[in-house]
Amino acid sequence: MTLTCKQLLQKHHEAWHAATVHPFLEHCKLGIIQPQQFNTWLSQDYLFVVEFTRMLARVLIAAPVHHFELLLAGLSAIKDELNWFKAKASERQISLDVPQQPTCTEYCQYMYSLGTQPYAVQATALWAIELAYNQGWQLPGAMPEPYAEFASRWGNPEFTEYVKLLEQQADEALSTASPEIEQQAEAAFLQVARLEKDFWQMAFNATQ
Ligand code: HMH
Repeated sequence: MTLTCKQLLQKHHEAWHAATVHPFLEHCKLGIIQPQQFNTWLSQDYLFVVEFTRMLARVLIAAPVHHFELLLAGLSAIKDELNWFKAKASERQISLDVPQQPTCTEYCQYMYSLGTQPYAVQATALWAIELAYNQGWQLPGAMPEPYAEFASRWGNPEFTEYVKLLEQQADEALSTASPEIEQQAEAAFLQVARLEKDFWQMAFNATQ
C-alpha cells in the first residue's frame, strides 16, 4: 500500500492539530498577543527561515529534474521572505542578530539532518513544514492588523496552491518508496508536527 500525505494527516490528526492550533495564533487573532511574544516569534522565525532556505536548497539537490520548477519558485519566494522579515523587524525596532533559542536550534538541526534522508522523506518534510504555516495562520480566521499581514503571508491563495503542489510532489516520490522509506517519511511528518508545536510554545512563553 502506498503512503500519501493525506493519509498522514488523517492518521496523525491529533499531532497535526497541536502543530497548527495554538494559543499564540489565537492571541494574534484576538489582538492580545504581547509584544515580547510576537517579537520573539519574529526574530526566531527569521533564524528558522535562514536555515529553512538551506534545507530547500538541499531538497533541490535531491529532487528529480521535473520537480525543479516548483522548488526553484520556492527558493525565489524565500529571497523576498528574508527581506520581508528584515523590514518587519526594522518597523518593530527589534534586532534579528539574536541567538537561537533551544527549540529553534533543535528545529534547525533537524532540517539539517534531513539532508541525508531519501528524497521522498525530504519532500514529505518540506510539504509538512509549509502546510503547518499555511493552515496555522488561516485557522483562527481573519486577524486584526498588524497580524493580518502575517496571516496572509502564509494563508494567501498562491501559497495555498504552492503547498498543494508540494503535496503532489511528495505523493509522487512516496508512490515508489519502499516500506522502510515510507516509515521514515511518517517519522519525519511526526517530527515536524512536534517541532511546530514546540516553536509556537517557545514564542508564547517569552517574557522579554
Ligand atoms: C517554524 N515553520 C516555521 N516557520 C516558518 N516560517 C514555516 C514553518 C513556513 O516556512
